[in-house]
Amino acid sequence: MTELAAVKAALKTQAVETPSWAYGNSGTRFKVFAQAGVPRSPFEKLDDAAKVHEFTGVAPTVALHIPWDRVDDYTALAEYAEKRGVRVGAINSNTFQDDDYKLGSVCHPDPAVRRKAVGHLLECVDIMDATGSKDLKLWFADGTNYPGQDDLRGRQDRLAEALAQVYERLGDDQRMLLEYKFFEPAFYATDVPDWGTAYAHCLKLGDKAQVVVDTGHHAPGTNIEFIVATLLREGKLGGFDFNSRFYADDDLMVGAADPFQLFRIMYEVVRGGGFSADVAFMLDQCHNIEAKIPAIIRSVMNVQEATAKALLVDRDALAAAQASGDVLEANAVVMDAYNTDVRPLLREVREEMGLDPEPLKAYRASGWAEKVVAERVGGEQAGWGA
Ligand code: PSV
Ligand code: MN
Repeated sequence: MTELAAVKAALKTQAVETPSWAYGNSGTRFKVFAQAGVPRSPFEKLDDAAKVHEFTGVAPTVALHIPWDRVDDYTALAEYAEKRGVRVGAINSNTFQDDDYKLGSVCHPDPAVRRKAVGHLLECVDIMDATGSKDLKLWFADGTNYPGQDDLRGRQDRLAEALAQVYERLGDDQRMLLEYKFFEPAFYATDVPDWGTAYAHCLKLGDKAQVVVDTGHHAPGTNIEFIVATLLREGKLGGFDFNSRFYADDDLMVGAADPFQLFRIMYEVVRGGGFSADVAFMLDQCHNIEAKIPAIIRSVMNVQEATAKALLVDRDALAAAQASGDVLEANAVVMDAYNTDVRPLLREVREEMGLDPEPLKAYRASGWAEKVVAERVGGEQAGWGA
């Protein structure tokens, strides 16, 4: 295979998972601006996700968030997805929206609240069994706002105990993906604040526990690609929650704020063998003011563009420059790849996949947006909490 053919082949097999919640209404704590045509059920979210896959060809799975996507029959939901050409991806737990969780969930000082939280996580594994999902994605809003509020170390013990209970329940081909975030909603101490804490818990749990890197969950200036390289090196990178940020956890479209960072991250994925490892490329975004489906298509394309550039890095030339200590040449090799316009290459890839080379234009011409605005009248639109 020529080098270009290998790049194209990798781009064709890349899979970007879209989040069910990105298809629903969302907003800030100030205001949620509802949009016409937004799904009213998990089934309609899957209809929209199927459109993203239809036009991009690389978004075959959809992450669910429980209880936002709670249905009576998960097997039926999974069958519905398959009929539309997509599959259920990661099951995301939610232990942050009940009154009981004011002081935390799995780290709460009260054992009864911890039992309730673990019960929810086990329910998520049941949903994985019913839908064929392989990944349980855990993010905990647990933490404290004031020094002395609770015992930092004791909370780690409670976390470890809860994780171990859930880990035990996982099937052989199921994984636990643990996500970290340095602040929010807790402002003094977060119980899983960084990759080191997530890594330490995952290491103790075993091979089926891996870390998720949400690109919006770091302090400004953090070298995320170093974290990616390190986790891959240790076999502990489970996946990404891609999004972009200017300030904090902004959840904007991936590649919008800092495409160069996304490229650097994807380069470390390529360099570290992340394509052959089971790294899940998930989006975790909210489209508060822009049209949702086109924004998700754009996001998938942004990931593809960063990936294509990462694949184009001339690794032999880079290795030679690095070995000879040629700082400027090494940097130039990387920048050459980054500065390549990969859009023609991606158009070719899409044509070879039998797709329209311009996914956004094709989506707009399909009339789907007008159709759902006309049809999805009445009922309650999906949003956080629904
Ligand atoms: C938390 O900020 C987070 O990144 C977690 O992944 C949650 O599941 C998700 O956002 C909710 O949108
Ligand atoms: Mn996330």
